[in-house]
Amino acid sequence: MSAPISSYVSQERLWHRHEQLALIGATATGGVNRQALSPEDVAACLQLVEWGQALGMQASRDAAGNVFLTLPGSDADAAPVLTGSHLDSQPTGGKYDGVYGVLAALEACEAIRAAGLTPRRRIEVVAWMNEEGSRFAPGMMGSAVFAGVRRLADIEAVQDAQGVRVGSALREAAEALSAIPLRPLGRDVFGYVEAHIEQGPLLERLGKTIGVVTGIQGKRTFQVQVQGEAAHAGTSTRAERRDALMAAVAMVGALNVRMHDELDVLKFTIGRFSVVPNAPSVVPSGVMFSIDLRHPESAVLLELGDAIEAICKANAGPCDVSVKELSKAMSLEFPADMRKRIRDSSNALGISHMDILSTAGHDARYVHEVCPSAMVFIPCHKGITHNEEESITAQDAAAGAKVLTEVLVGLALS
Ligand code: HGY
Ligand code: MN
Ligand code: MN
Repeated sequence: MSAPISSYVSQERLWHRHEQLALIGATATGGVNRQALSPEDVAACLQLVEWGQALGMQASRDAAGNVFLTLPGSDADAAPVLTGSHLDSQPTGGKYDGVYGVLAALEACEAIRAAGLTPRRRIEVVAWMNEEGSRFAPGMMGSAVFAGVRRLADIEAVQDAQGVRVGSALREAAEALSAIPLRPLGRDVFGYVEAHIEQGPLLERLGKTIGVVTGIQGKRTFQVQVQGEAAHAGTSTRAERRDALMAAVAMVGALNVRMHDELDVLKFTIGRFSVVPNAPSVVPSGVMFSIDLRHPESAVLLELGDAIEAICKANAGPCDVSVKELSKAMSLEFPADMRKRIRDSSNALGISHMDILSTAGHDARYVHEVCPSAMVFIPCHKGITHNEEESITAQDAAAGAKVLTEVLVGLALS
């Protein structure tokens, strides 16, 4: 019996590529800052394309800034198998969030090519644009436009903190990527498999190598704008002030009480909080803060998310407040047959696995809208992530790539 295709996965090559990508946007303290459509993000895409083209893969990109590498199949009319993740990072991101899924997908194609296999279906490796949503909120813009969940025109209007629109950042990135042919938005896809680090402690704690992801918990994000009036810190009386900061703090306090969950299942995060004019002797005229709300039960997410605006208005005092919902995605479950493929491949390779819910968001959320999708997790040390200390092992990285390879081959031969 011939060796499994996954036996051609090279742990050394996979690990070396992680180390090389980690140099692009490297921070002084061991992490990466490769925010969406930044020169660092584009450089990482170009490095991916160079590796793929050396393997004989065809590069392409779409108007949403997604970058693709295609390993040809024997039946050009057959819908492709899609795999990948994202290369953009949080400002103080780790080296593996997103990157692992892209490089494991590329490694699977390396193994398929080394084994001399031409699958029936072409396999497409994708690096999704702006999964993280830190520079431009909300995240997962590239996969949402690909899946038709969001319109390109809508995401192009989104601005970063410097007032740069996604549209102009896309045009700038397109210039740097101009040698790569443009392809139409969206595509008929046979199936999608995304490998990713767990971003939680369970696999490591329970001694399992592979997470068979059952689904992704629901997530709603909001932007709260509080409008007051600038005044002199020494002359304006409290009675006459319209202090946006004090109103925002009252809102945050009230929200924190309402979102408190003794079971610690609900995730309520205010990650961004900006004050205008942010000057020590000026009563703040404006505050903007973000809300990231997540829960596995859609009913809870709906009830609590719908309560936010009333809580903010009830604590606005003399200020005005507006609450804008940026994204709303309910919990999802991946198809059982796709999860079975991951379980069967893990068993065939003698690699331990367990079912696991993803409490982090991923591009698979939107691709799930257009084709049968699945995710393969590998352990992430102590679950440390969205943190420069994020770490994985080369052995787990290779094991996950082997399972991914077998799942992709199974889909591409079907
Ligand atoms: O926020 C998330 O869940 C993803 O890691 N960007
Ligand atoms: Mn990610
Ligand atoms: Mn992330």
